[in-house]
Amino acid sequence: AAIMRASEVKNASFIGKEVTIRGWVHRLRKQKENSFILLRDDRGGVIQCVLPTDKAAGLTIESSVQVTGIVSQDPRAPEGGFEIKGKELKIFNIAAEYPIGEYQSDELLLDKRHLALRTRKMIAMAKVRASVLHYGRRWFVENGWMEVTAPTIVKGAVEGGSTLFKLRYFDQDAYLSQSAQLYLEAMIFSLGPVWSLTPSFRAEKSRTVRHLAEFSHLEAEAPWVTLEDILKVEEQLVSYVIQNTIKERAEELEFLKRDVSGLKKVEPPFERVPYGRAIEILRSKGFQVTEDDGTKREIQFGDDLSIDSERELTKDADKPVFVVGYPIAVKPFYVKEDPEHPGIGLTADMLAPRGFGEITSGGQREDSIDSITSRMVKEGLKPEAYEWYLDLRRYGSVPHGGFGLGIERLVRWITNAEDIKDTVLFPRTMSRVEP
Ligand code: ATP
Ligand code: AMO
Repeated sequence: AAIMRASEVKNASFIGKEVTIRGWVHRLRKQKENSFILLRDDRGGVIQCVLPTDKAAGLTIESSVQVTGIVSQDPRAPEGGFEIKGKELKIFNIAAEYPIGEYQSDELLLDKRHLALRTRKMIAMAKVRASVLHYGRRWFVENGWMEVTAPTIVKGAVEGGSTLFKLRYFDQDAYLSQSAQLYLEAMIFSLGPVWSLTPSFRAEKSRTVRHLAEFSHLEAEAPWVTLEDILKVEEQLVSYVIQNTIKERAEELEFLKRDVSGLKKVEPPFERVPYGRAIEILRSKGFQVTEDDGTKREIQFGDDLSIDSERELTKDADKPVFVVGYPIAVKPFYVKEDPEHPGIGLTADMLAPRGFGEITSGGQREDSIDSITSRMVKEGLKPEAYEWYLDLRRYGSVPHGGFGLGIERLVRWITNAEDIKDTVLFPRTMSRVEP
């Protein structure tokens, strides 16, 4: 007979029928006569199987088994009130004593992440993440953007030198890519609007709940677009991903205790708050910044926005907010200066509601070669290292723009995860490259 899955069997039409299901012993309760196994199938679904204890005697948590039996309904059965009255038990492997128990420290769960993937929380997280990736891709495909990939071993910094991972590349130095942006910029001249989903690497030296050393970066670039065109793409993309994901993963989000009523409101347009206005709002609330030497002072025009200030700006919001027009001094060399407002960049960050912080960054790119080279020098970068990139400004430069979205940041917001490490199967942080 065909092997069934828990979600198929938990259906009134199967009551009284014989089914076969296989998977792993997720939970186990042995009584004198009967043993109650919560079986987890290979899609993460669970169903209770009841077996005579003499048959189930050798079973342990995470043993792999196949059970054949009759489906019945019993209100006492966990996870939906269906169970299988087992007649036959086939054992594939009796698991050794399982290192993960019911209550475990976060640290142990990270050390044993290869096993922790079997917990219901990680299964739910992985499914939400899969939907975010799927609908992210699908939005671009349906809207006529072309998928590309860029190299992840590169010669130059995009997002500043301090977070570069250096590596030995045959007989020269190279780096792990921080962003595909510069390569996507090269592609728009012949391929039009392009997008990529590739890992980006940042040697983030701080431990925060928002930073990974390796993250999944959804990036896009298009010719002949304005900042406003880019913001429209971002708000449509994010709304589409969220609405489809909360529909497809309603069960998983409920398991994660995520109240999705706020997420349901995420539809374009998102509010655009000029950077100067954001600073005024923060000043009116007496917001302070801490200098490098530890002294505090009132926030002022020209300061970058910290996570605390981002939280303050979005604490009552249900929808994300764009902060538009940061000073170019706090943004990388490629950000185009607003010709009407010197010193201000045609750039915006999307801040997720309720303090989840920045999830995208993007805008128009500087198209003048002179401005780019002088800004590179100010940033301490060597223009010689960017010769190929500067060629893009020499040969047929056009107004263009794009953005980058951190998949894990978006998943963290959608799932209300405390820590970004929860949103990725094998997280890479300053203190963790294993498993
Ligand atoms: P659920 O949501 O069904 O409680 P979970 O996947 O969140 O399951 P936990 O209950 O947090 O899992 O337990 C973590 C791990 O402990 C599971 O992978 C499971 O294999 C194991 N476990 C569950 N029950 C027992 C038990 N009675 N004795 C030993 N280990 C158990
Ligand atoms: P930025 O550096 O802001 O911009 O990165 C874009 C987005 O990537 C995500 N992100 C991260 N996620 C997890 N861990 C990290 N360490 C991390 N760093 C960044 C965030 C962020 O908004 N090339 C530009 C974007 C552009 O203008 O196109 C860039 O990379 O969600």
